[in-house]
Amino acid sequence: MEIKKYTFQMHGDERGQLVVLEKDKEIPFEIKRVYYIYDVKENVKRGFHAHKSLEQVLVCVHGTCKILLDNGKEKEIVLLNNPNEGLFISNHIWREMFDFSSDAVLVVFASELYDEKDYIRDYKEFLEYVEKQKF
Ligand code: T46
Repeated sequence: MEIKKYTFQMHGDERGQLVVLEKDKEIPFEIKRVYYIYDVKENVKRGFHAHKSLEQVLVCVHGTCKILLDNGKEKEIVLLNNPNEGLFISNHIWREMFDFSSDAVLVVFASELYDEKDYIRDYKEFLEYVEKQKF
C-alpha cells in the first residue's frame, strides 16, 4: 500500500517554528472542515471505520500517536510524532488510531463537511465495499 506521508516546510527562526498548510499546496484538496482529537485516555483505540468519499490529512501537532491503515488487502501502521509531518488518508481506507501519548493533539484537515452517511463502520461491509469498487 502506498503511504502518503508529507514533510511540511518549517519557517523557523530564533523565535521558534511556524508551519503553513494551504489548500492545493500542502493539503491536496479544498479544506472544508478541521477537527482535533486530544486528551485520549490510555489504551483507547479510535476510528474503526472507512469513508466512501472523504479525504483527510492528519497532523499530530503535539505528542505522538499511531494510525493503522487498511485497504482491505494490506495493513500498515504509521507513527505520527512530528508537527511538521502529515499523513494523507484517501477514501476507501479503514483506519484505527491508537497509542496516543497523554499529551497528543491530532489535528485533521478534511475535504468535506461532516456526514455520517459517508462512514462505513462495519469491517465486513468495508471489505465488501472495496471489493465492489473494482468492477
Ligand atoms: C476519522 C478519524 C481520523 C461530529 O459531530 N463532527 C465531526 O466532524 C466529527 C469528526 C465527529 N463528530 C461527532 C461524531 C461522534 O459523535 O463526534 C463524535 C466522535 O466521532 P468519531 O467517533 O467518528 O471519532 P473518531 O476519532 O473515531 O474518528 C474521527 C473522524 O470521525 C473520522 O472521520 O477519519 O477521526
